[in-house]
Amino acid sequence: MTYTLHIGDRAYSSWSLRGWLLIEKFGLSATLRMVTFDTGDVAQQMQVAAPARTVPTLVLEDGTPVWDSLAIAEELASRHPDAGIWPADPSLRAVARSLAAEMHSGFGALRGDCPMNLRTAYTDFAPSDAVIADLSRLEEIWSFGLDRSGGPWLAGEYSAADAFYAPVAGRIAGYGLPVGDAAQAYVERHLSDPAFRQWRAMGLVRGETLPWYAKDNATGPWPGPAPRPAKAVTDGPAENDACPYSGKPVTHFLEMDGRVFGFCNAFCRDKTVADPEAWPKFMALV
Ligand SMILES: N[C@@H](CCC(=O)N[C@@H](CS)C(=O)NCC(=O)O)C(=O)O
Repeated sequence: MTYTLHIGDRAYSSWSLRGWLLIEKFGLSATLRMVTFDTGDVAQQMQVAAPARTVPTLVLEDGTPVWDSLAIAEELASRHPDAGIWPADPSLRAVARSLAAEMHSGFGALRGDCPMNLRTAYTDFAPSDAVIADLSRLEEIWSFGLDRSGGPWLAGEYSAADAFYAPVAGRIAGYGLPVGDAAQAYVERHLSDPAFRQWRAMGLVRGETLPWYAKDNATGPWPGPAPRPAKAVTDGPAENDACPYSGKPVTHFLEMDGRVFGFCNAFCRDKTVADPEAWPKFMALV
């Protein structure tokens, strides 16, 4: 299958994160195309996949656009029934579908007051009563899924339901929102998930920092796993001749623990610098 997935700025596009996880977590692949949020004309940039006007949009091999995250989940699940996008167990599948659907249509206060911003963690954000009510509902339905399935994800194994709540975990982390132990553990599971870490690492190094997402609050370190220190360096030689991602000759370099490794372009180097341990192919070199 040859898919094209249109996504927005990774640091801010919560729906795009869902669409990308639906590919990435289930062994599927897609060519990525990015729209940028800094010019504010997403609909215009998406005219290539009209009538789509938002991201994520998945374009099928025959050119058909699928322009909504829930539709993408359903279409991929129909096309790849063994990929595990929905649980195989009928009652867990029903729970997973309910959870994803409620995320898709609900939690307006949380989404409005706390837009996803994976570049920033606030330390003194005071949630409104409406956000607190959304958190309480989240805890109720997360507990239902976790208890019913036995975890570790909402319906047992990672499913589309978890892809839909990954950006919510990012919001709870980034705004320091108060939740109980079980919900906090679920949030931390997302923050530690390699795919989530990879998305965030890419979001840190590509795209502009958009001022309209900034809040007038104190900031602190990101509450996920601390990245292993690494830095970009201008010169090799590197220990490796071939880029760990593409296999092409290395041209860009990173230093970690006094060792130098090479990559075939600046983006692959920089996303690795942002969080080296998120990238199994790089860590295999180390
Ligand atoms: N219901 C849609 C929502 C998609 C959506 O609103 N995406 C945002 C980015 S996170 C977007 O494209 N915004 C640009 C705009 O509305 O012009 C879905 O589930 O995919």
